[in-house]
Amino acid sequence: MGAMQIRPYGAACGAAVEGVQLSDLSDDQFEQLRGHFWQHGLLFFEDQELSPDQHLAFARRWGPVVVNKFFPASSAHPEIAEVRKEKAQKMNVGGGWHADHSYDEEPALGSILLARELPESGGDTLFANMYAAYDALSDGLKETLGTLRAVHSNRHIYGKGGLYEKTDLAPLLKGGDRVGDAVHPVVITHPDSGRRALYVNPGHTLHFEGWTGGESRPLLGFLYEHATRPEFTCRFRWTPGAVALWDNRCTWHYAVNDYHGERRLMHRITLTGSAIS
Ligand SMILES: O=C(O)CCC(=O)C(=O)O
Ligand SMILES: [Fe+2]
Repeated sequence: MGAMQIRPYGAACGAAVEGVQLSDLSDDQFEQLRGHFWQHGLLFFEDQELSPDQHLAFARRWGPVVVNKFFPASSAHPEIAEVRKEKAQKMNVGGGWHADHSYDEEPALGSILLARELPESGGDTLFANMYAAYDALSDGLKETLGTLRAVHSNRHIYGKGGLYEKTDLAPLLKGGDRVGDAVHPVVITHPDSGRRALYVNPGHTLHFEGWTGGESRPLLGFLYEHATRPEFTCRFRWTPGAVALWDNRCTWHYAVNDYHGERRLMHRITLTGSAIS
């Protein structure tokens, strides 16, 4: 195998890694990959031949794996969640901008998503870079945001009366009684890169701590519009065997739901994170 190559994917969003099989990385290559991951927060790999066991073995090199409370697990491997949309299904998982697990006290580090079955076309995933979004704010707003914390939740999505309850995704999900909230700073210092990132997201952030929802909405709305400007985003077109590895502390993602009538099946392993500040 030749040397690992890396090239930016979007100008300020993600990087594509070539010349590696994730099932077969030396310790040196893994260390190199870690460096790239902390730098970009989002890596893409094509043509990976990963069995479920190899997918898990790669995940465990990063640390412990989290079992998602809400997604169904693949039957043979409880640590692998199935992100699935059936032909007849209308609602997909993750069809809006969000960062996974920001509603946890210790949000997941990230995920390793692997394409198993894809529609003929469509089913892309969009990503946005929250380092770039933060860096582009004015010093004045950075200073104000640095004093704020925000409440994150999953109740309005997975809980009773939540987004998914009345949709055809409901029968595939579980854990509706395990919902909860967490409070995090609006700007975090990434534990591994040491860089500042914007840490609110449209999927899970309810309001600023001590502010009402109505008071929070205009500023959150501004931040969401700002953070999803095209220059901070990229769009990944999946091919069979492709893998996306993302860091939830500095990226958002959005699964585009434009392939009705076709099946899409992804295998996802979620990596354990730590408290953020
Ligand atoms: O299916 C996708 O592209 C991503 C879905 C999602 O939001 C996730 O797996 O966290
Ligand atoms: Fe997600």
